[in-house]
Amino acid sequence: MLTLYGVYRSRASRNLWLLEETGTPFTLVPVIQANRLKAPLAPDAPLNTLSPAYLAMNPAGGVPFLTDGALKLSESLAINLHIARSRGGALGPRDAAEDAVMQQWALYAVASVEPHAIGIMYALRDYGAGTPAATAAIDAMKRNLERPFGVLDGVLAAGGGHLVGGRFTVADINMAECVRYAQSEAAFLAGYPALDAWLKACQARPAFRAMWARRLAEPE
Ligand SMILES: N[C@@H](CCC(=O)N[C@@H](CS)C(=O)NCC(=O)O)C(=O)O
Repeated sequence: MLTLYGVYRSRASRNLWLLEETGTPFTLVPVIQANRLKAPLAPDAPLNTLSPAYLAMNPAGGVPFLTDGALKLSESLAINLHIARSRGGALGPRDAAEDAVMQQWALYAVASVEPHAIGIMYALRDYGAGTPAATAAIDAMKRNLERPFGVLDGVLAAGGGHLVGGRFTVADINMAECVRYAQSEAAFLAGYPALDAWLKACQARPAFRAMWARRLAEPE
């Protein structure tokens, strides 16, 4: 049985999306980010990423975290690759070669896309939309994204709108969840037509929409 620790308003969203896609039964244990609480170490604080009980289980401290029997996993994209391999059906790898390419895209997502894309979200949150500081930070992030977005645009155009195997897989979920952070920059994304169309198609899937509705229903 899978137990996922986290909340919808966190990187657990990518796991919750895949679990929804695959109809996999799981238990969700709410663990909130400590930085969203005024007093995360107060005795009555909800379980959070600084709670000693949580850190005892997951020394990495962030969410999500997964247990599958004796297996304990942190890192959202590694969690998704495990779920896809063990329960993903066609969303998982069909052979070792696909498995390798799915790992490649997960690492590319987390190393070359996520830091810059999430930087856009943080700039908007920290400086406010339209402020000179936000505009400067977002412009810098967009410059960093030009190369990976160009790469993805070419691969998606050549691959029939999917990253691996000509079909929707965990590789698309992992990448889409990292590209999503840049989505406020609609005109920038539109400059990469295959990437833009792919992201919209990923997010039009019933499983994404179900996950997203639950995320929006969660307190901010
Ligand atoms: N690379 C990790 C990042 C985990 C992470 O930083 N999660 C955030 C929430 S999206 C978090 O828990 N932040 C609060 C904390 O680390 O205390 C992953 O992909 O799982």
